[in-house]
Amino acid sequence: MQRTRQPQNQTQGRAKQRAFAIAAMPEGDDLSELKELLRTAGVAVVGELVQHREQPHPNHYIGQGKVSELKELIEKADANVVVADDELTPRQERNLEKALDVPVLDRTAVILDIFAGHAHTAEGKLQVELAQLEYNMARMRGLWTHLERLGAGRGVGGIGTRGPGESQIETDRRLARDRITSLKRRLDHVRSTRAVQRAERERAHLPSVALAGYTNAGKSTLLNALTGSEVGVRDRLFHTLDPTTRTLQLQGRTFLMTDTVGFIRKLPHQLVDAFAATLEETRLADLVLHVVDASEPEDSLVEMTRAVDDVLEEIHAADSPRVLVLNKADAIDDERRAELAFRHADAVLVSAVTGEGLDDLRERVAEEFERTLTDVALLVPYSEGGTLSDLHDIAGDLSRTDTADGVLVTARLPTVLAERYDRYAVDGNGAGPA
Ligand SMILES: Nc1nc2c(ncn2[C@@H]2O[C@H](COP(=O)(O)OP(=O)(O)OP(=O)(O)O)[C@@H](O)[C@H]2O)c(=O)[nH]1
Ligand SMILES: [Mg+2]
Repeated sequence: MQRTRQPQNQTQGRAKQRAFAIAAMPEGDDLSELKELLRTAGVAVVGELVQHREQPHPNHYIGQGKVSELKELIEKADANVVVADDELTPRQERNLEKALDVPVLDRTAVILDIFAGHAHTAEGKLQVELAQLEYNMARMRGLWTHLERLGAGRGVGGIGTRGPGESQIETDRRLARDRITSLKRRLDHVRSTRAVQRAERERAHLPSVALAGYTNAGKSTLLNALTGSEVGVRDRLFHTLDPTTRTLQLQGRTFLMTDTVGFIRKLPHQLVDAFAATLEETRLADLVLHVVDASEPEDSLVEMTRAVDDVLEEIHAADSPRVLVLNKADAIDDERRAELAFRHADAVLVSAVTGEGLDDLRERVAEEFERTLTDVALLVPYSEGGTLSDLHDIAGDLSRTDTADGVLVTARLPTVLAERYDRYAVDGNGAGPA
């Protein structure tokens, strides 16, 4: 067994990157999420250290005494990178590196790296590159020096090596800033394309449902189960980055259902900014299904739910009608079921895998949508055939009577759309033209 630390030249047969996970937190010692992030990023975790403190130390994140302890532990564990569970200030990062003599990364860098690896579409790549550049700008040398030191620049690959690429290493601040400006411009363009698509959808008057939730909650699996599509599903974090929209038939009406990027605690704000266009899908949905992994213990379930609520608030989606969906019902026992029914009385319990509860969920979606409908009675002149045919498209259960003055239509319309037809409105009792 090898004991010597060789951060420069990694030998074959061992994980190229062997991370030591560290955290400063007021209480608890749960680093499972950071470890899961590292696993997703392809990095082995060889040790962990938690220090209890109210606030991270401004200079070293953990206390000075802990740093020397950590240095020994790192050597014993033969780790070649240290990863902190919070976003480090450039100062904390620099001081830790100096004291520990290994590259130090933070949670944000790991998440950015995962996003970079999972971005497939042009839009996704632009968004991730923007987030990475902004993160690196604050640090100047940023990730790129790490990858050089790890030997990754020589084609080994590894965390912090994906994204803008090596050319960025030499790029000075000004170039980076130019690049940021250009990325933002291109993303604006993407956003306007999206707005056009949305306008088209609106013209088609299709109600939209967005799946939001913590990463790995089962959003994509649920989309597949409900719409019969085949969106990629994997047991790893942030598998889905690009929104995918599918249609769904419910009680004779067509709905659009969109799967979106997952959220996480301490989601890097650079990502929230960069993914604004993508996240807009959630903001503008008629209904948000907040999907939760019910197989998680109650306290982490609550924490995840809160993290999602926070992001929804940040992107101004907090006011949209929302339904809590407890997924993975197949993975919990009766006792937990009872507890969930008690604690989250208004939620729908489903299993995207076995199909349990999906009918209830469909009914609930239709019901929530019903609530947004308003009864209208309209008198549409015969000359306005276009309006009539629009109404036919929007209202599932339209009834019409031909009168001398035009067609008398009674229907249930989404409230926002109903307003558009105000000028045709007849007396609320449907008693006839005013
Ligand atoms: N037991 C069980 N596992 C499920 C269920 N739904 C999803 N999973 C599993 O949970 C993991 C994550 O599922 P995804 O659908 O990819 O989750 P997601 O929310 O789309 O995740 P991201 O796109 O990464 O944010 C996969 O391994 C799924 O097979 C379920 O109802 N029961
Ligand atoms: Mg997904």
